[in-house]
Amino acid sequence: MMAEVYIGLGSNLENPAEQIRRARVVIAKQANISEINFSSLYSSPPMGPQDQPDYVNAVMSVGTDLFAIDILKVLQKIESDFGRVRKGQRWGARILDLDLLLYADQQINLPDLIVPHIGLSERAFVMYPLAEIAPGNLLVPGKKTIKQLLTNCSLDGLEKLA
Ligand code: A4P
Ligand code: MG
Repeated sequence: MMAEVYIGLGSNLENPAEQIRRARVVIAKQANISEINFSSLYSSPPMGPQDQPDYVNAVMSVGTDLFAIDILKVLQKIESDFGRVRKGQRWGARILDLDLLLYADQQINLPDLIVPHIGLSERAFVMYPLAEIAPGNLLVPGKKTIKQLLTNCSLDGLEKLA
C-alpha cells in the first residue's frame, strides 16, 4: 500500500539552504521512501522568538509504504544525524526540522504524532511551497482544499529563493 506523504523541511542555522538540499537527498535515499516532487526554497522571518535567523523552508512529496509513525521516526533520526540539538526552547533555532505535514487522507492523533501537522494551514512557509507541488484540489483532512486554504494565507514576508 503506497501512501502519498508531504514533508515540511526547515532550517535557520549553518547555511540553511544547504541543509535543506542535503536533507532532501538523505530522505530520498531512505529504504521504502521515494521522492515524488520537491518545491522551490523559500525564506521567511522566524515565527516565534524573533532573536533567531530567518528560515529557509521547502516541501517534499514522497511515496512510501511505511506507517506514519515509522516515517516520523525516520525523520527524527535524520534530524539528529544533522546535528540537531533540542535546547528546549519552543520554536527556537534549528539546523533541521522535518515535519510530517500530510499522510494520504489520514487524520492522526497520537501523543507523538498529529497529522495534518498543527498550524499547517496558517503558515505561509508551509502552504506556499505545499501549493507549488500539491494538486489544488487536494483536501487537507478536517479542513479544506489546498487552493481554498491558500487564499486565506497571507505571505507574511515569505520570499521564493532564486
Ligand atoms: N509531532 C507531532 N506531530 C508531528 C508531525 N506531524 N510531524 C511531535 C513532526 N513532529 C510531530 O517537535 C516536537 C514534537 O512534535 C516531536 O516530539 C513530535 O513527536 P520538535 O521538532 O521536537 O520541536 P519543534 O519543531 O520546536 O516544535 P513544533 O511545535 O513542532 O514546532 P514547529 O511547528 O515545527 O515549528 N519559522 C519559520 N519562518 N519557518 C519555520 O520552519 N519552524 C518553527 C518550528 C518555528 N518557526 C518557524 C519555523
Ligand atoms: Mg517540528
